[in-house]
Amino acid sequence: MSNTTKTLVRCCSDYTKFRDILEKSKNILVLTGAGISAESGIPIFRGTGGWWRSYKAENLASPIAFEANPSLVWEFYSYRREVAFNANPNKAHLALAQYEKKCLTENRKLSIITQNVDGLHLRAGSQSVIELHGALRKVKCTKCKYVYENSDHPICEALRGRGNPDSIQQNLTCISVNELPKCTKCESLLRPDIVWFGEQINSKHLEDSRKLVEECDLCLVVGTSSVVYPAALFAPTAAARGAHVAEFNLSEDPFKEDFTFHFSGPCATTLPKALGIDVTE
Ligand code: BV8
Ligand code: ZN
Repeated sequence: MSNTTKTLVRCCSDYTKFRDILEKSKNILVLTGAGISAESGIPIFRGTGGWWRSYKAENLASPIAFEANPSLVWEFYSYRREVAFNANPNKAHLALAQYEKKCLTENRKLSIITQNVDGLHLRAGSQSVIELHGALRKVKCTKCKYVYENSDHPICEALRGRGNPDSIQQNLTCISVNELPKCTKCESLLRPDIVWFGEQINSKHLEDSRKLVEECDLCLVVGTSSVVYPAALFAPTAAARGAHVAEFNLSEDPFKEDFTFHFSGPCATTLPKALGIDVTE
């Protein structure tokens, strides 16, 4: 669709116009960020939600931080694992899973690329999901690189009762490396299987994501501040190809350049309404 036509249909939050385009779309790509899990009780990454004790989450989600203080980083992830494992998918996750099933019966496709590591899309029943930044339920050996799932909480005895965000725990002694989580294969130190800042995205995930961006005729961008790369490039790239882009965000922010729709408000309300899915949680 040429940009002119797109501009003509460009409308703030016209659910009717959106549904008309949605029903005609064959390859729907949904990009999600921390905002889609906010109503499941999982803190978002920036703003007040982005702090843990006196640290910015971003400064703990890095190989440098892990190298310098694996005990502190494991406490941070032990807390986030507990929050994520105890959370439930909300109506936004469930609506996407239900709409994906509807697409499959109509020979259409809905795929999700998520920046989130909480696993809630999979637990909601979505099948086509790329967890671009990894997952809290997965661990990776720092030595033999073995990756496997471990949803135990705590993941090791030394982390029992550790990791809560209140600073009272700030002064506890560091956990020694040999008491931190260890690889079941070679007994070396484990790390969360998460893509940290400054680390490359898994090449297959990146390739598969690029294909979805190239093929989509409609792109939904849900609950992301679009500041982390390369994920932040996906929607603008789809828009530049002429795909319709619909943004679902709390903020009333004006359109991102080239986006066709902007639905402001909590996405557990706006997304099911836009998809025409009446979710029973
Ligand atoms: C890479 C896992 C190549 C961690 C995450 C300098 C050195 C090295 C790299 C860089 C550098 N400068 C820039 C870079 C690239 C860097 C980057 O983009 N940095 C940013 C900060 C500028 N990217 C990388 O490093 C990536 N790798 O580029 O490799 C390379 C390698 C070396 C050197 C150069 C290049 C890897 C990035 C992956 C980082 N890992 N997660 C963990 O989770 O523990 S990213 C992290 O941010 C989370 O995954 C989070 O999901 C993600 C993005 O944030 P959002 O999801 O958007 O969340 P946020 O809180 O920001 O926003 C929430 C939104 O929701 C808001 O808009 C809000 O309004 C809205 N909202 C809230 N509630 C609701 C809602 N909307 C609707 N309804 C609601 N109810
Ligand atoms: Zn190992």
